[in-house]
Amino acid sequence: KQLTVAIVGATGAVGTKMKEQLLKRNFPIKDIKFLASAKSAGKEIEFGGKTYKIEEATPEAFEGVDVALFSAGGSVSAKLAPEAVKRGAVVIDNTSHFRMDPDVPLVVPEVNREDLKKHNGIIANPNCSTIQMVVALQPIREKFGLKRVIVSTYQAVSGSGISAIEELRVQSGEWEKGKDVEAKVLPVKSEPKHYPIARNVIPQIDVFTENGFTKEEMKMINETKKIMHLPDLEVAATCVRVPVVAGHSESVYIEVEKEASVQELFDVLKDAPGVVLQDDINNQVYPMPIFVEDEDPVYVGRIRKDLNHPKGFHLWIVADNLLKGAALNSIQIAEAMLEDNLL
Ligand code: 11C
Repeated sequence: KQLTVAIVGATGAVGTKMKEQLLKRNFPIKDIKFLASAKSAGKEIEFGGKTYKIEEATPEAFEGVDVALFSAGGSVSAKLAPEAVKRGAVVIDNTSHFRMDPDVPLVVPEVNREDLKKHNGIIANPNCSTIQMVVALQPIREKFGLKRVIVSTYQAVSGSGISAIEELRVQSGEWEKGKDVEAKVLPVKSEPKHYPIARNVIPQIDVFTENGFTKEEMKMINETKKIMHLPDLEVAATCVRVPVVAGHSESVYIEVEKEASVQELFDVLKDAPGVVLQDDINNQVYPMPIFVEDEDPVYVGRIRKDLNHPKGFHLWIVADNLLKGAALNSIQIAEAMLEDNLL
């Protein structure tokens, strides 16, 4: 079966990777449309050796589209995803807008592929930090149960888009030349204060919520419970931006339900879908973001048993935030739907 695909937001950091993934994975494309705001309409975009004109993302532009991949911000998805569905498209939405809607499956195929069957036109792609964590935790949970998760993240600037990548690059150059660095984008463009990311780490990703956690932290907490179908899971997160271009890293503490050994966790993760175990401390082998860029899997290492809690473990999880964290997971959702005759 060949499909007509639309990408909304194809020139952004995630949209660019969506294009690459469609080609790399030989997604069966009959036709493809690139949709954007009126401002970008008319510009040209390359795909598979051909040049396409970007069209304005109007409701009518979705006529005849089978799958619409959205990555152009929550307000665009809010307005246009229902219009696309009305015209017969299945929407795979990379924004946070519909994620917690009980009517919308929030899917990581390695974890809850079955939820795709309940879709009503829109499927939400989770937050990048959430995706890589649940891919690694699901196989452990299946064997040993899962009671508690405490995560601290070390997130790459690409999670905040092309302007944040550029800011890190410019600031790194300014530092070399001994100039004062100027910050305009991070931690959050719309907030009054901005801080340098070169030579720094920023303990704020997205805006703060009423409980003192940031939105990014609350996404990790709420999305993890929804994807894993564990509403009572105890989860806490601290999300931090670091001067890395690509690849989010996470230090994760978990408590399982049944006693387990480090070797048993190795055994489970070694064969887990989408996971590469990279844990050999005698040879200094552990995952690092610089080596995961443009790689599909979620890498796990530094697995240790907690020194005090008999069912506590520590893990280090790294993945390319724009691939498994965004574009790749979206395309894998489309592939799973195709295989399961849901498209
Ligand atoms: C970041 N995780 O690294 C964010 C980007 O909800 O899809 C993705 C935001 C989202 O800044």
